[in-house]
Amino acid sequence: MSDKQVYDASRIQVLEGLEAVRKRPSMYVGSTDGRGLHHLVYEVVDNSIDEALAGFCTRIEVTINPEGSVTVLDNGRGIPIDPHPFHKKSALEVVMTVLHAGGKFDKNTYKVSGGLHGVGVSVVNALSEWLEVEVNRDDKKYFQRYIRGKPEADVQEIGTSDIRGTKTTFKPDTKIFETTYFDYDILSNRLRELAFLNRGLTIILKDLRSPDGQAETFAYQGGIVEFVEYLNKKKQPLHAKPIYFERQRDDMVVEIAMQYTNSYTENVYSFANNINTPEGGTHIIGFKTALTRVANDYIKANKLSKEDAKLTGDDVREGLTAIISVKLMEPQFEGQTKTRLGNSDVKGIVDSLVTDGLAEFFEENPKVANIILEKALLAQRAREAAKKARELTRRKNSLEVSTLPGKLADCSEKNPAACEIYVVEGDSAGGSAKQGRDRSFQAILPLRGKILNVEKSRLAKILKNNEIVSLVTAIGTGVSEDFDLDSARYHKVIVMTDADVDGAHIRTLLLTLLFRYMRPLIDAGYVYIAQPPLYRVKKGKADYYLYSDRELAEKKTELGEKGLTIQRYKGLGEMNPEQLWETTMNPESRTLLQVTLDDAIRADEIFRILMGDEVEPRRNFIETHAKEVGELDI
Ligand code: 0RA
Repeated sequence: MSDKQVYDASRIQVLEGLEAVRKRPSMYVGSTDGRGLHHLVYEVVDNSIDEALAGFCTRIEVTINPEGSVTVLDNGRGIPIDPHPFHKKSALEVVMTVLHAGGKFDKNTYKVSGGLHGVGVSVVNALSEWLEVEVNRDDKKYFQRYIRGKPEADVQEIGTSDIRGTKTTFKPDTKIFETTYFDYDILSNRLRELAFLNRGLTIILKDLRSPDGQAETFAYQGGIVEFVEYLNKKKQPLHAKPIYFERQRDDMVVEIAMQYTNSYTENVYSFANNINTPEGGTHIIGFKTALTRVANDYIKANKLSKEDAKLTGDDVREGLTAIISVKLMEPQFEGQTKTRLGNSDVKGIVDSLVTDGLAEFFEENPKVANIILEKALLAQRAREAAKKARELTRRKNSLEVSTLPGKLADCSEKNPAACEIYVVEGDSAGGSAKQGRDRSFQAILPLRGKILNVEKSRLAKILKNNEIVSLVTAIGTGVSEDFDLDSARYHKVIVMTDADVDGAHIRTLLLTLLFRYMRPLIDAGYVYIAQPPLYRVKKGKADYYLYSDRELAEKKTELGEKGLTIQRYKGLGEMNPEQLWETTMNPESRTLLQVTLDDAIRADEIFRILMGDEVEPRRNFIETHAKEVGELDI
């Protein structure tokens, strides 16, 4: 083949590659909704992070531009621009237009790859209406612009430069994405996390859309130690500083930071090459195994307990906040969502690091060791007590309906997939809901007053609370280790509370219970929030229900203001059964918000925010974490 033919052949391949990305974008970025959209930013940032991991970049600046494009600027070496030996064109153009070309240059760094990450910046290019890249290298400035992935012209030298680095600006294609609006908070959370995970790296986020120019700088010299402190900032630690271990072996780096608090929840998060691994894997197994062993050994050696029973992993992790971060050359991501680390050699390395590190820490800090292990022993006793209580709330088989709570108005349908349970605030609203419902498939459980704040109690106490026991028994799955999704008696658990502060609080308490003790119910998409109307507007004979202030404003404009009667609903109790059915319960006309919690770190933080006194963050929670299903609903 002549050079010309090679060039043409590679050009055709490139176009076919980018076409494939545009035809099936979800294959490359997961989805075309907001999640896929934000993934574009992560992909571009990951390339700069790789450059930081290679030791050549210290600063990354992400800017949301007024017209909705995003710029990522780094101070790395700049993407090489010299001609690529096979493709016969600038390496820069190859990186930007050839699938998976990004990582082909340097093999000696921890490439961020796995899951959806590491698909290459060419994917971002293909899915952008336009993309511009500027490279500062060797005292020169280079530029190339692309339309939907195709170069407008060859790479141009456009001037001299006294800086180094790469600047990429892209405008997501509205023909591909359902939404092209970048959410500041979503980007802010991920960039903060990346800054924690890459000690010493400065990441800046700027939003030029807002008149006040919202901006944040994330830079943590303490790395994941500061991450743990951040996660614990509203909690009471049992020791002053997080414990930190680090070990490098061959081409792998393992870092662990951990700190106990007096809370009852476990917050252990793991990462591999900066990617969150909620499905766990070998790093998590190594950590947990070692932690439990070291704790039991210490108890035995120091005779802290008279009983023979060993601590379980759960006992030792009660109140623990920890980050496990590994960076390795060829991560294997497994599992349903490709977020479980599979590399088998990682387990032993993490295990021995924790074994050595923690045993040494306990030896050197006996007071702290005693506090931590006393807490674990308390957790052990509480677990035994909870086990007894839990067994009472567990439905043994589907025939044992006699144990269902008296307050439950159950439905007649027996197929859980077709059944819904409305968990309703207060007896009066419960009464309306019972009268208004379709009893064939809708069950009603009225809850009286506030349920216990599970964030502040151990399971044994929680299971003494009547309202909680009713709820758990009605749902049928049990809680915690005994949880069994297949025993769910309803595939829709719908929380229906008043649209006021008390209602929001009760909703939060319920969601907290579901999140901490029945989490698979949320993950399965079984948990919903009912949306009762906020207003009823009457004009003459016409009658409208409106669900937000915005809808009300729009309706007012549409109808003109004369002769309108506006009723504001303060509680569900103000609606009669027919109205409640029509506005909030009838699958034909209602809107349900499905509760999704895919980022556990954020969810945990949000529950802390929500348990506070402010109303506004609670409202934001509903907007951020509950997604409208509307038509998806049967
Ligand atoms: C490979 C080699 C070199 C730089 C990069 C990749 C690089 C890529 C990106 C993507 C975003 N920012 C980046 N910064 C650098 C340089 C090799 C050399 O100069 O010797």
